[in-house]
Amino acid sequence: MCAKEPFSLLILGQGSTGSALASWALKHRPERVSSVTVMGGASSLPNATTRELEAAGVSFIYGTDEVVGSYDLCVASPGISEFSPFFLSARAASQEIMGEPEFAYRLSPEHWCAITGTNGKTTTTALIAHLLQASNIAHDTVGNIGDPCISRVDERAEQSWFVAELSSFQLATTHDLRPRVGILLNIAPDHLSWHRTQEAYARAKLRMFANMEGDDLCIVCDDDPGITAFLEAGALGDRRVCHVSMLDTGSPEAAFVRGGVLTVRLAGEEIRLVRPEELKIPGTHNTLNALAAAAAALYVGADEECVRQGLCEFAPLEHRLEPAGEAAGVFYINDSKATNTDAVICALQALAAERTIVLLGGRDKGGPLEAFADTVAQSVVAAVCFGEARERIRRALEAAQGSESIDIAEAADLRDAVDVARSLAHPGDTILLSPACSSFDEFQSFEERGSAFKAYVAELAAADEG
Ligand code: UMA
Repeated sequence: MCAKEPFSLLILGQGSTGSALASWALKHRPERVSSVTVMGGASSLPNATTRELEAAGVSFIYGTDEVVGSYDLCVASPGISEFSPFFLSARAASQEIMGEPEFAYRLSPEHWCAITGTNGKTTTTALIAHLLQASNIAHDTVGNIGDPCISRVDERAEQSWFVAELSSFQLATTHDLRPRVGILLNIAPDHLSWHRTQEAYARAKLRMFANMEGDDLCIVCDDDPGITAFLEAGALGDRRVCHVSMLDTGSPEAAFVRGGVLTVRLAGEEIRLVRPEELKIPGTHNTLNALAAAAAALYVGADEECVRQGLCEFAPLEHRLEPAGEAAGVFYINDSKATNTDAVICALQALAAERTIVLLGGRDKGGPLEAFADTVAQSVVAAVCFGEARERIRRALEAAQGSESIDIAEAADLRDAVDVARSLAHPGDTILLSPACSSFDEFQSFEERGSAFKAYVAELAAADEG
C-alpha cells in the first residue's frame, strides 16, 4: 500500500470521497495510519460531517489550498484537478500521491469490473450490477455512480465483484489499478477545465487498460469515433478485447446485433440474448451500453437466461432519458444528465420519431457548437436556449444548416424555458430537457436540475387535471 506503515495520511477534499477516506483511516488508526489530516481547499469551512470527524480524531485544515508540512501519503478527491495548485502543492508535500480508487484498489485488488466513457457509464454500471444481481453473483456498485470505492473495501466479501464506475478524474490518478474487466464506452470532448487538453482526457480514460493482461477482458466500443483512433494506433496492444458494435465485425470476441438480436461471442461461444426493442433503455447508444454490460456480466459468470431477463427488466435511471410525465397532451423527458453535446445527440437519435422541442442551456462548457447545432437543427421542431449559455447556443443554432425550419427561442432560466417550450408545443409533441451544459448557473447539480424540471412538470400536470 504505502512504503511505510503506519503512515501519515493527507486527504484532499471534504466531499463524499474525503469523508469516506477519513472514516476508513479512523478505523485503521493507529496500526496502519498514524495521523489523518483533511484539507477541503481554499473555500472550505467546517460543517456537520467535518465536525463529527474532527471529534473522532481527524485534523481539518480549512480555507487554504496551500499544503505545509510533510505526509507519507496523500489521497485526492476526484474533483481536484491534478494540474491545480492545490494538487501540486500536496504532491510536493507528500512521499506519494494518488486518487481514491487507486488507494482502494491497493487495499483490495480482487475482482474489479471498471466502467468508463464520456457518456453512459452510470447506466452501464447499474445495468451490470442488475445483471449480476439477477444471477446472484455477489457484487458492490461503487465509484463515480455514488459510493466511493473505499467505503466498501473493508466489508466486501473475498469473491465479490467491485463494479466500479470510474470517471476520467478518478482514472487520471491511477498507477497499479488492474481491473479483470474494463469497459470503455466512448470518448467525446468533456471536462477540459480539469484535464486541460482533450488528449490528456482520453489518455486518462485509457489508463484503465494499462495493467490489464492475460485473461483480463477489455470491452471497447468500436462504433465510437473517439475510440477507434486509439484502437487503430494500437492502444490495447495484444490484450484480450471484446469489440462492441451494432454490426458483427467478425472479431473473435465481440458483442453486436445480428438478425435483430443482441449477441455476445466470448471464448468461442455465441450467446443470443434479446431484441433491441425489448430493452427499456431507448436508442442505439443504449443498445451499445447493453451489449457491453451483457458481455461483462457473461464474462464474470452470469447465467444466460438471467442476463436475458435482466436486460428486459432494466429501466432508465433517473435524469437519463427519463419519462417525466404529460401535461396538456405534451410529453416531457428529463435528460438532465446530458451535460455535453454528445449526450444530447444520443438523446435526439433515441427520440428520432418524435416531434421534439429541446431545452438547451445552463453553464457553458465552452466547447465547439457548430456540428452539434447542425444536428440539433435537423432533429427538432424547436429549441429553447436558457441560462448562462443561452446566447452562444442560440447564435450557433441560428447559423446551423436547417435552422430556417425550426423555432429558436431564448428563456432566462429552466422554468421559463419550459413555459416557452409549452407555448410552442402541440399535443403529441415531446419536450426534452437535454441541456448540453452543466447546471451550476442555477442548480447545485444535474440531479437538482432534473428534479426541478420534474416537479414543474408535475405541477403542470396537476393544473391540467384540475
Ligand atoms: N475541492 C476543492 N477544489 C476543487 C474541487 C473540489 O478543494 O476544485 C474539494 C472541496 O473540499 C470539496 C471536495 O473537494 O468539498 C469535493 O470533492 P469532489 O469534487 O471530488 O466530490 P466528491 O463529493 O468527493 O464526489 C466525487 C465525485 N465528484 C466529482 O468527480 C466532481 C462524484 O461524482 C462521485 O460520485 C464521488 O466522488 C464518489 O466516487 C459526481 C460527478 O459529478 C457524480 N462526477 C463527474 C461526472 O460524472 O461528470 C466526473
